[in-house]
Order: sequence, then C-alpha cells, then structure tokens
Amino acid sequence: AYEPVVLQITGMTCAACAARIEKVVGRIDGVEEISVNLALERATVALDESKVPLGRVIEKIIQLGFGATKQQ
Ligand code: 9UX
Repeated sequence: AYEPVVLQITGMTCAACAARIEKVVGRIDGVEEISVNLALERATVALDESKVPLGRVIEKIIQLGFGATKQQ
C-alpha cells in the first residue's frame, strides 16, 4: 500500500465527473487506488511514484477538463 496523496480538484459539476476521473485515473499503471469526493472537491490517490509520477496523474485530470493541484 502506498501513502495517499490528496489533490484539490476544480470544475466538477456532477457526480459523473467524479466517476469519470476515478475510471480514467484508476486505469493508469501505478495507480493503486483513487477516490474522488465531489462535495469536498478532492481526490485521494494511492500511487507507486516509481511507476507513475504524480505530475502525470495531474496532467491526465487536466486533460479531462478539470483543475488539479496537490493539496498542501
Ligand atoms: Mo456531468 Mo462532468 O453531466 O465531466 S460528467 S458535468
């Protein structure tokens, strides 16, 4: 299990947005688990950064039309 990273996600307007992010990001090799919370505008991602850097996950979410930044 990998330490989860929390991302702030902007631009989600319906529940299907969250499901779409979960589906696409969840298919990336190296992503162990992703859970998107629409109300909190937050994604929790457990990933193996030796397989997929966090930046690639963020880029993928942006490609889908959302904003994504690592939460500090
Ligand atoms: Mo809802 Mo989101 O109709 O990408 S799926 S707005």
